[in-house]
Amino acid sequence: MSPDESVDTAPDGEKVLVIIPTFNERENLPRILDRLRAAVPTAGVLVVDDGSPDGTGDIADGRAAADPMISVLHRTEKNGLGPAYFAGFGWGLAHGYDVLIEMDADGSHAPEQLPRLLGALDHADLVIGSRYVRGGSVVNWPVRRLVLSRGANLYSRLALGVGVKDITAGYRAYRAEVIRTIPLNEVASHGYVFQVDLAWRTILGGFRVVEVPITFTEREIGVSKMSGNIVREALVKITFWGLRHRWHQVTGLFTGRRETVKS
Ligand SMILES: Nc1nc2c(ncn2[C@@H]2O[C@H](COP(=O)(O)OP(=O)(O)O)[C@@H](O)[C@H]2O)c(=O)[nH]1
Ligand SMILES: [Mg+2]
Repeated sequence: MSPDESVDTAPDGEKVLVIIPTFNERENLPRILDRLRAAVPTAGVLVVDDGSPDGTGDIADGRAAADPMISVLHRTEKNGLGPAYFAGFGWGLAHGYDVLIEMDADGSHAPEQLPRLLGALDHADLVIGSRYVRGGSVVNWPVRRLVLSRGANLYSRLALGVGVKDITAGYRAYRAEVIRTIPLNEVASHGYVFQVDLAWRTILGGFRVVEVPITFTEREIGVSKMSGNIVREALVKITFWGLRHRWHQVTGLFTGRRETVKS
């Protein structure tokens, strides 16, 4: 056990909310909730379900009725991962949480590694659970998915000129202050690229971003919602942000003005 593993709340006993977005995860949800409640019993949990046709929302309601630490946000239609998380963040801020965690429902993000992310918050505003720093790994991904993820990260690093190794990662801990500075209703990223979008805004906002190693394990049950549209949206947006960033770097040399983010 590393020293980080012994910390089971964020620094100074801050209130932690784990946000779990779900779309058709009826078999996975009970499993992840059991693991999470055992691993970090002090954290609140918010399931954000986009009206899953398989009844995931009802299962979430059942769990919430039996456990005061669990809440559910029902949204009427599948509208992408970004908007689901933004709704969850809004709920977390409104309920006074200090730390907002992103965690997939399918078991890819081990709740047992959450203490490691929380521990790093004592010197960071955003902690990224990273597959691509020393000690991080991916288990059971097909080669094409690994190539896509590695490629997206390399492209983002080059386009945006940032040092983050896993900027597309979805296992994260945000300090509430960071999320409060981001106008979520203006963020136009729908698919998984919202992860890059928020990390980029966090970096430009001058916050501290730290990566800690995680083991990402591909789901054993259910299907991935990753799609060609999600990849295309990411490519277009990252290219646009990269070009705009370079443009600001050049013009900033003459005007001295700092870059800000608009979606
Ligand atoms: N609420 C909601 N959750 C989603 C949506 N798309 C994906 N998810 C959830 O986001 C998490 C990651 O999705 P997944 O399909 O496993 O993506 P992958 O791990 O990149 O293959 C899972 O918990 C999904 O149920 C969506 O449109 N709405
Ligand atoms: Mg997954």
